[in-house]
Amino acid sequence: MRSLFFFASLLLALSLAAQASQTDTFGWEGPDTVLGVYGNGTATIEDGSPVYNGTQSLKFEESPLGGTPQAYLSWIQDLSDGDVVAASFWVYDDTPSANPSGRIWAHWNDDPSDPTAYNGSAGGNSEYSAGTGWSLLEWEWTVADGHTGLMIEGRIYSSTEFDTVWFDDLTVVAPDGATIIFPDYVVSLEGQSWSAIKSSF
Ligand SMILES: [Ca+2]
Ligand SMILES: [Ca+2]
Repeated sequence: MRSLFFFASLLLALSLAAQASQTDTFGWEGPDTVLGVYGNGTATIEDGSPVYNGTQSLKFEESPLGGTPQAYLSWIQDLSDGDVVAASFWVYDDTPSANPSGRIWAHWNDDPSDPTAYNGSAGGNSEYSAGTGWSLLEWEWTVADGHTGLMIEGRIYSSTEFDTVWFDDLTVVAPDGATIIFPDYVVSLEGQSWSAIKSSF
């Protein structure tokens, strides 16, 4: 009886350990914008932007028109197969069923020393922002094939140069052992943020 109880307790403990997760949020309330940009996007913090929460949001503008610009919003590192990562953010889009619109997507980046490294698409939510003001986009990824890093992308789909969407209130849920990196992440004793390091590339 006692050994059965012990075994059941052990199973519960293991299951809790496997499920234990951390939740972290980022609302663009400081000077930091993104971890990087792919394509023709420009990410800024700008007065007069629509804001979902707090006093600031991230403005993401496409110029010149072309491709699908991606704002790198969060990098989750120290992952292993079977880990589940969930992310969500709010998108401001006032053009229903028409561009510009936003999407949540992600790619694998397994090189912790290089925010621009790319190890394949991780997929995402094929839905676009609703176009009725602020709408929430979310998705969940399960780590496989030995990947160790996941970069969350905020995407813009545009029809006209200078098309813009805004992002706010990013939430990431990842296993306890993972590292969640946001644009204000400080990587060294020099106190540089990823955006500062990126701008020195
Ligand atoms: Ca905010
Ligand atoms: Ca739209």
